[in-house]
Amino acid sequence: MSIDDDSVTTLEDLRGDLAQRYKWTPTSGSSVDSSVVEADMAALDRDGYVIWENLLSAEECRQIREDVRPWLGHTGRNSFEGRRTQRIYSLLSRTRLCDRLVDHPRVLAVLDRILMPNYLLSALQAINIQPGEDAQLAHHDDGFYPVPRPRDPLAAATIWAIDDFTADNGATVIYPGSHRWGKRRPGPDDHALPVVMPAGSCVFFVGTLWHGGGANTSSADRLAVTAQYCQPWLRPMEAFTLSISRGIARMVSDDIRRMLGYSIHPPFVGAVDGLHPLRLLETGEDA
Ligand SMILES: O=C(O)CCC(=O)C(=O)O
Repeated sequence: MSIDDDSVTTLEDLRGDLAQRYKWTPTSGSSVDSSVVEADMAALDRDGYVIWENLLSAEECRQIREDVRPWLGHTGRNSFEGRRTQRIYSLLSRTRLCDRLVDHPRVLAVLDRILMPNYLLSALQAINIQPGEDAQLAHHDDGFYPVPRPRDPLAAATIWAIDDFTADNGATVIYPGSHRWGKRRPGPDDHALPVVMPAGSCVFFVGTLWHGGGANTSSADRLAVTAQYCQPWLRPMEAFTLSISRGIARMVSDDIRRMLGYSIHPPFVGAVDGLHPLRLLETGEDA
């Protein structure tokens, strides 16, 4: 990335978009009516989460189920991943069917307000909780970054119900309002709410909200897809610049491409050999 000398005279100038060839553009979140986004933001501020019902059709859920099933092999390697839970990481390298979930305008509209421009995709997984699974250890997703609470979220997550989420099949359990807590952890007297929602719905929550996968005491699987996002100056959980080929990076939407790391947090974070990472996609090379 080159810097135009004339435009940088103060440290504040270094916070602006200094790229010359690849200027920042608004995300598809800008297409969402601002009154809708304001209502979502009010819910997030109050409760730490918001539920959007039926964003995907039954046919889209069926296709995702069909697409991911062949990779649902082994179960988790520890009780946090879940001994009776199957996870598929790096979904973007396997299917295009989840792209629509990752860059859904409703999701990006709130991310645009919670995180800084050029926020990153931190994880994208399918999570299949099988019958007999115990409740997952409650946690908050940005707790992996060692920054004391209370504080603003450093990350946010979506969990998309591909199967119906019921009170007994492993629906994600959230602690409403816990995004405001300081050091404390959930206890037995705290209100724990299973996110009961029909297939095709999505729960969005901030990275400071305590939650966990629910116990599955039913006789059926519970399939979900989760996309997680983080500030553009943090290290994402999944190293997508290593796991996603340049061929795929060229194929996905502009929003997903920038969330994979083909973007800059000003002035230089994310640069490749001093240049904007999008330059890597200019040639046909896949190295
Ligand atoms: O599958 C779920 O409902 C939640 C999983 C989760 O929070 C996680 O694995 O970090």
